[in-house]
Amino acid sequence: MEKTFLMVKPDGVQRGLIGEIVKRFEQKGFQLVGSKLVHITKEQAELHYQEHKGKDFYERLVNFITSGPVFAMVWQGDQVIALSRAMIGKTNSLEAAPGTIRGDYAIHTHLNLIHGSDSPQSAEREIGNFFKPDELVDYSKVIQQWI
Ligand code: 3AN
Repeated sequence: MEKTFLMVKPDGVQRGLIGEIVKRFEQKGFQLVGSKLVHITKEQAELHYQEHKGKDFYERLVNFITSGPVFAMVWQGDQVIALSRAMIGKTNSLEAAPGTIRGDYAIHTHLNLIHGSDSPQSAEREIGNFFKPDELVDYSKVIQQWI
């Protein structure tokens, strides 16, 4: 089962949008397999945004993501990486379509509420950066006779 790393950024946490964001992925049909509210370290932030090192917005990005708690999550489901990116919307706030999370709730590109992995490789790296294996649920070992 494909897994992805999603993270409500400090702006989303402080605006009280965790529930709204989680609701969208649950209603889509994806399964939450791990989550935590955490104030991430500078080292974790630098590893997370390593591909942006050297860009003019890099320092602002690291400062922002470490400025307050984030809600880190691992979700699973068919094509969850591509579909969750579509639900999140484009990075540039002017291009994020209404109906997407950023299109509905974000105004600025640098305060865009949520991160989602963009490939299986980054999903694996990002999940490993934020979660230990025993922090993730294995639903194949859970009796689900009530749903
Ligand atoms: P996404 O989060 O849509 O995958 P990335 O991975 O290209 O976008 O960029 C990571 C984060 O860096 C974005 N979520 C945004 O906060 C910030 N960012 C990207 N491009 C810019 C930009 N041109 N100006 C300011 N911030 C940016």
